[in-house]
Amino acid sequence: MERALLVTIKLDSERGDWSLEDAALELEELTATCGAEVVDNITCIREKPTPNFFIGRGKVEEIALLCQEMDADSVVFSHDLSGTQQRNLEGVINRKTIDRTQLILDIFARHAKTPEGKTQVELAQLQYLMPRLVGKGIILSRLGGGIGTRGPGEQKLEVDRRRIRKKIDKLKDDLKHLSLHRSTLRKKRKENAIPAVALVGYTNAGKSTLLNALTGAGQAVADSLFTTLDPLSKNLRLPNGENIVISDTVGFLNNLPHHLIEAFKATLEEVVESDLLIHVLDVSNPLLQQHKKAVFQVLKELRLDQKPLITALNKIDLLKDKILEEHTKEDFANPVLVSAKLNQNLPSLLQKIQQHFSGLMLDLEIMIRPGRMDLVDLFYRQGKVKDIQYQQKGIKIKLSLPKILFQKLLHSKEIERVC
Ligand SMILES: Nc1nc2c(ncn2[C@@H]2O[C@H](COP(=O)(O)OP(=O)(O)OP(=O)(O)O)[C@@H](O)[C@H]2O)c(=O)[nH]1
Ligand SMILES: [Mg+2]
Repeated sequence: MERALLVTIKLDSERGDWSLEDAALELEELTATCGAEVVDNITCIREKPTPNFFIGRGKVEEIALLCQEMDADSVVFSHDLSGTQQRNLEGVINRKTIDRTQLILDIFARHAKTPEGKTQVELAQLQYLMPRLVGKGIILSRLGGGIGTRGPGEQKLEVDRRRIRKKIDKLKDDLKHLSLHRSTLRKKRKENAIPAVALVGYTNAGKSTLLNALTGAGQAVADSLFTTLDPLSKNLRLPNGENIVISDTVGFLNNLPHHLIEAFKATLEEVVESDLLIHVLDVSNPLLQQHKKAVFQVLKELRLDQKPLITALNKIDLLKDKILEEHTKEDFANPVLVSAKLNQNLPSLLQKIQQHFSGLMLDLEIMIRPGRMDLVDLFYRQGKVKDIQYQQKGIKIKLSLPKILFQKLLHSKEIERVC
């Protein structure tokens, strides 16, 4: 097993909710998810990073010594390093030195299963690499690609840059094609006015467990970060018989690098296109409030912070203090306490989802042309038919129907409103 020495840094500008200890713990979790053993975690507070090593030269030498003592194979930094910093650090420490983004990319690469997921990871990797293509260096030689140990000259560098830019364009193009299939499915759902719900939340909050509990999806679940990378959509029948589609997707993380969000936009399309979000939160996690903030930060970046939202406060089975439950609830929008693992209180969650969509249903009496059994069939599937009379001039139906479906049918003159 690879032995990693971690370096968690806090800069003066980062006076957020995350303490140095929280950040250190998170870096340990990420490293463990990568399958490496944490031999030590050095913390350090700095006013600002230095251009050469990010941290002070003295600290770098201290780390180099520690690496020898602890027989570490690699060093992981909590902050993104520039190409120069990384190269300089490797020069002194004499160990592979990586940063948090590389760690996340590594986890993503391990967990990507579908061609789409793999393409997204490759795109993110190249986008990470692009601004780091500077001068001679370790980074480029890591790429393979026939570059000697001394690193490329400027001309070679330009060729590599162009090559990578081209590859990035190609991957973006591939992604467009790959997401076409899902967008066709979504279009179909939209035509049939099937409401779409997306599970969002911090990684490891229990999104996939909840999807499984609600739909029996069989989505992989694990106590590690970023288990789910590729989106999965499943049908779900609400207590009133209405069908909706519910999707699980990649989890969020504090300070998720912007280009990662960019690269994973295709995966997040299900979230973007959904009608309602279910924010799954792990209430047993002491960083609950920080997780909530981090999720809203990503939603904001995706311009989704105004979408209707239900908060599923998950893992209540791990809460010992029942009073805490009630208190905790107040801080969250539209909350419902559940345990996805133990199937606790899921009917309340379903009720909440149903409530949301029933507000979007209309009670109507309509007339359709005789013989349009396809529409009758659609109404039974998508609405609630209360009365149906087959008359000579047409079929008269009393029903409640999703507002969007009604408007669409009215617009295309498929139906006529009686009252
Ligand atoms: N005790 C308890 N554990 C839960 C509950 N829900 C999920 N878990 C556990 O939490 C861990 C993470 O669950 P997942 O469903 O994989 O979480 P996720 O949000 O899909 O995580 P990623 O896909 O990695 O972002 C697993 O070990 C689950 O068994 C719950 O209600 N109670
Ligand atoms: Mg998951």
